[in-house]
Amino acid sequence: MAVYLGFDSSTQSLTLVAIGIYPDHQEVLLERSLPFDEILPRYGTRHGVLPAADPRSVHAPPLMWAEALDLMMAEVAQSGIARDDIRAISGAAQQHGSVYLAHGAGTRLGALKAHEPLVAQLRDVWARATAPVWLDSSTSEACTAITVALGGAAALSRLTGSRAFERFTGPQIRAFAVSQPNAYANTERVHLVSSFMASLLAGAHAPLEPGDASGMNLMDITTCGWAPDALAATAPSLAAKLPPIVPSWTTVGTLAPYWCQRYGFPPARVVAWSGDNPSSLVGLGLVREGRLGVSLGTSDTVFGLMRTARPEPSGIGHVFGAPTGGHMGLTCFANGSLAREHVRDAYGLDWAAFDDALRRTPPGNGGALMLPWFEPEITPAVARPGVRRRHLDPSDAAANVRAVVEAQMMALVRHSSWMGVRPDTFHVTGGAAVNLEILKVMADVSGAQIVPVETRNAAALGAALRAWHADAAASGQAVAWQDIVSSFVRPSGSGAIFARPELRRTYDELMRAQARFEAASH
Ligand code: ADP
Ligand code: XUL
Repeated sequence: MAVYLGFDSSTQSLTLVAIGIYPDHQEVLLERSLPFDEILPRYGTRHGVLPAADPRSVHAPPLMWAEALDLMMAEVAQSGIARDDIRAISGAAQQHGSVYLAHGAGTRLGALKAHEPLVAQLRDVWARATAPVWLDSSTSEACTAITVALGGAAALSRLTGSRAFERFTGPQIRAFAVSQPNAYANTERVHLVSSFMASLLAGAHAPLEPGDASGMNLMDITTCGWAPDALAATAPSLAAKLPPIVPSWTTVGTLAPYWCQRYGFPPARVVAWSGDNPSSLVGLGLVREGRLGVSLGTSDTVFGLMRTARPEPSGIGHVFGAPTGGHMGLTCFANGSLAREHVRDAYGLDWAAFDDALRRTPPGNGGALMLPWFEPEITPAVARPGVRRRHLDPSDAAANVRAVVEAQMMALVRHSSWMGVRPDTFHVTGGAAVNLEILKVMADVSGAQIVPVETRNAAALGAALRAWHADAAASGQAVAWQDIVSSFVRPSGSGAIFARPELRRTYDELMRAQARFEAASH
């Protein structure tokens, strides 16, 4: 009997999934989410990030993530789970965000006292009090400088798997080093959110793994080691400040005495944390090429396994490391759930009325189009936000509801075609995956079969499965990935949703119109 814990430190919440592996069956033992705004209001976040005068600058307090981890570990300790059976812990985190720890932080992490809460002991470990997160789009100058130094966008994409993106960690580090050179010089370690959280659990600076490290514009996507030219183009002495990159299934330490003495946990393995999207690859069962995953969370992302790295020529997509080995392709849209909520709230609707509007309006929306760029958009790159409409009456609530959902689903299909796989199935997760009306539009637009997966928490489940896989391999009883995922990844009760072939022409035409409208609008 073994218990594995998987965390997801995402934009808006910290989630935990605990799984139990018994001789005759496997089951989810606990699934719990702590939304930051509600549980920890004293940090003043909205949707998990700090309000700022400049909409391009989006930060969050890493101390809040640490406090949420402490609260969650306390809940696990009191949950009735057999603590002594916990064998390994891993996690996933929002990608790209960077945490800057000051000189001496490693020593502090190694000396956490069990009788004092974690946050009280982290007060002075920061070289920068806040962490820029993936929603930040303030680093265009740094992107240009890095791109030029590395011989252009295509060369950077071939080297690191992506052209320079404002939210990627390399440009973020460069912008910090240029604007606050003293604070940068005082930085002992630049962590990603994932390695920061793993460091708290292990009580020592934790390494990175290729799934999350590939979201930095700093890792050589072929060798999965740091790319010296990219480091040199980013900031001085960066090699000494970055964690090492280890294979995704590496045990990076054991649970620190803080957790064992304070909450009665055993010294379980801490397995390298990954990014939320790479972790969802596992949590959605995408362990073979050809099946795509879609996460409808704060951002909308579409991704799938890629046996070999095929970087995307026009610069829209990313090639990341896959935590199962090999690579994955991913396209990210910043205007995901929050754009849908914008439209819902602008017309005073709730989700039921939103769904009703989708049911009442015709597929194709009579040719009406919206580009739902409420916030700066990543795909395509739109720096100055603003919603664009064509043949769409802004006062028609129902048509605007259909327009936002069709716009997002068409963009998802068009901007994932570069991965070179013709998907016949999408496995869907994230907060909006419960919405059948949205999934029906996804089916009709894509022509694919849509499978909402049972877990709402694919990234956290993926982390728990990765902990199981790593522990089994390290104990000499390796379990194949397919066997790991097939015990937990199941379609939800509503089952698969199929496309209506008679709508193919409507959406093919509308997608062409969207491509033209998009090209003319950014
Ligand atoms: P993240 O993990 O990125 O913080 P989640 O995957 O938890 O986000 O998704 C949260 C989002 O789910 C909310 O912002 C909300 O818009 C969306 N959501 C929740 N319920 C529904 C619903 N019934 N229909 C559409 N969207 C929903
Ligand atoms: C991916 C990305 C987002 C975050 C959200 O490139 O920026 O999906 O990982 O947590």
